[in-house]
Amino acid sequence: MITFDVRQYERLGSTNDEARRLAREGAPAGTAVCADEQSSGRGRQARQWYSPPGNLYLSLLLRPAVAAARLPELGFVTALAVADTVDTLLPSAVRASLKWPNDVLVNGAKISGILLEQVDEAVVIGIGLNILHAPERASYQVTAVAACGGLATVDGARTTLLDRMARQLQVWEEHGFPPVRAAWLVRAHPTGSVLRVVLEGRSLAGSFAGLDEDGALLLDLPEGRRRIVAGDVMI
Ligand code: BT5
Repeated sequence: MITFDVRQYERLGSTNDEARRLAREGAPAGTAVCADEQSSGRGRQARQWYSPPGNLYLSLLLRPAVAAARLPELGFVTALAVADTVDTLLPSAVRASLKWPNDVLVNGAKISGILLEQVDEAVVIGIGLNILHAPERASYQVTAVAACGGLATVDGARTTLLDRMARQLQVWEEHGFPPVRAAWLVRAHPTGSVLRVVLEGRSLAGSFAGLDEDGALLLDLPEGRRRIVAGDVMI
């Protein structure tokens, strides 16, 4: 199982940027960059990630020996590890669920975001997990562990997450994507849920028809089934 070597910072612009810099310098797989707060935390497509002190901001450097086309699978691996972690932090009646491609939700509200970036032959996986604070305004419902009745410290959450991540990575390395895809589907919106997907500014509404073998979203539209590889999903 992989072990992580954590570099802890008080404040960074973005833990992903620091991990990318280390990747280019040749840092080994398992290098982990963690910051108490970020001044320019990033989401996908240059969106901002609200990053005050009190939440977890972590970026993991991996050097997986797989074709580049398989790297998006790591977003699903990570989402499962985050969901497992959130479950340990929340009251037992509450369980984390997943929204394509790799958002982690509690009671329908986003508690974590994952940003996967390729740097040469390495991958940086950025994870933001709200422990104490969620942004006041976002384009959808947001939450934090504390707001869901959970109890956690940032350090405790990080330790649990690194452990769950190592376990999920081991499953993926040994058995490939099928068990990851199956576990993801168990926690996701049920087949047939109506999803609205925003793609390049256009919005499509359809019913969720599962994940393709590579993790692409399958959406049934009036004109037939469509495979979606990038986009934002609203349930
Ligand atoms: C994501 O983007 O969900 C990926 C976020 C990854 C953040 C981590 S933190 C550690 C590492 N270092 C970085 O610089 N980034 C990574 P996306 O799907 O584009 O969602 C972004 C949207 O989520 C924003 O436009 C807001 O609407 C909302 N948002 C921003 N901050 C949030 C927060 N703390 N909690 C929940 N939602 C948030």
